[in-house]
Amino acid sequence: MRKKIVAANWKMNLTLAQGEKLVNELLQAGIALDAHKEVVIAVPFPYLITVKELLKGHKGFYVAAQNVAAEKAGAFTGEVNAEMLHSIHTDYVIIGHSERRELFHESNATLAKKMDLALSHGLKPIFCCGEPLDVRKAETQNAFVAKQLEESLFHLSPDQLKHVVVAYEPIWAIGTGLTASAAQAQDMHAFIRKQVAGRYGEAVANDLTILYGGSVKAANATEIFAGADVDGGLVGGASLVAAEFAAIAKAI
Ligand code: G2H
Repeated sequence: MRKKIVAANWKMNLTLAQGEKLVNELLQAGIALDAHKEVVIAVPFPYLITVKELLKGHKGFYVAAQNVAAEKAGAFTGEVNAEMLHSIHTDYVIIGHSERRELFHESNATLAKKMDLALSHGLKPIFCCGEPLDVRKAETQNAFVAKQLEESLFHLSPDQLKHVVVAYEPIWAIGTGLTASAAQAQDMHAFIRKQVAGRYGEAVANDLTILYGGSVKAANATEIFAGADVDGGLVGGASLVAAEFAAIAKAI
């Protein structure tokens, strides 16, 4: 049985006090989790230790970083490496979010290095992929996403891939209020799983958790999560309000 996950991506929002309040509200929101159903909260670096501490003893809640350095260690001012994240007990790390790809020019090759470093330090990557609007309009989104998987993911061993979560985030649906239709999401998720099956076999592909991201909210979560290959969501804007995010988490 593959794992279902609803992940919050706070991006560069909230003060520490606001974040603590939000986490405490979520912990009291009656979200039922178990070994196959998790909530992951991706917070800014300075909040990782505090949030991890708040989540202690709460089964099924995990903390994530939103980024990790592509270098092991050394003179890289302002960067945070995988070893550091592991040393403060970070569980997951988002790698390849479209905002990192677009605004910080992270290439597929750079992301492949980040994947290697995260995995070798015991972090579980949430690897983001997804196409921009012009690619969707040209109906070449499958080839676009296949290339992202090929160049950043498919060098991993089957054993490594078991620790990876994939998030499909069509760039045209991020923070825009536009959402991929449930059918568009399901189609791409099925395509991703098929690509993974082609490279790693059916068993590995069937175990892979694939999240949808892009303007997920309480009002559309149930419909989107109904897709057979949709195993949860990566939620940005709607993760900043406890009641809204809790409703999404309850929809998986
Ligand atoms: C996509 C998503 C979370 P939002 O970036 O990663 O954000 O839900 O605000 O579109």
